[in-house]
Amino acid sequence: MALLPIITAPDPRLKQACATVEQVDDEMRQLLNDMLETMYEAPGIGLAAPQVGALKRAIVVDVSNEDEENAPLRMVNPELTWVSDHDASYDEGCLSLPEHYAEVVRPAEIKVSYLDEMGKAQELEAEGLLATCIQHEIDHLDGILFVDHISALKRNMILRKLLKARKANPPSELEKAG
Ligand code: GNR
Ligand code: NI
Repeated sequence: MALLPIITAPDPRLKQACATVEQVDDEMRQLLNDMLETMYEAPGIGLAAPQVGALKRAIVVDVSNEDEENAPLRMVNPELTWVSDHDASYDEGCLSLPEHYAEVVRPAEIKVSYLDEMGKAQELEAEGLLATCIQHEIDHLDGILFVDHISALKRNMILRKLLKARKANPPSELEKAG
């Protein structure tokens, strides 16, 4: 297990579409475990591979409460197979847009197909925070951030502030390498 540096915006790697994973092998299982460790440490409820510089279609999610047992989900090549007509709004945050939050509207319920860590095809129905988080993570795999779902005015305000914070406190060589 290893903690990985999390990339923050603006960074071109967060705007890329990620590659489909051809083989769920030991290297991929290691990446998923390292992503979970990094997510718990942050702490966050989800993490997508591009946030740690791996441009592959893999995400991890755990929306369990602090007083519950961990409920980690490892998803390779996740795809929405169904979304509900009715929407839900959540105050979203992102580890790649630290300290910024905004209300984002998305389908309230989803079905998602994916490969688990053994390469086995799975399907999951989700609602509430889990549905929001999975959609937020799949967006990352297509180079989409939560700010891409809000008004240009709010988006540019957040991105300007992040750029300013970056200039005051540039990323280390380690973070730049991903
Ligand atoms: O930790 C996170 N919290 C969160 C809250 C509301 C909606 C989505 C999220 S995901 C975020 C972690 C992250 O950046 N994942 O990509
Ligand atoms: Ni995010």
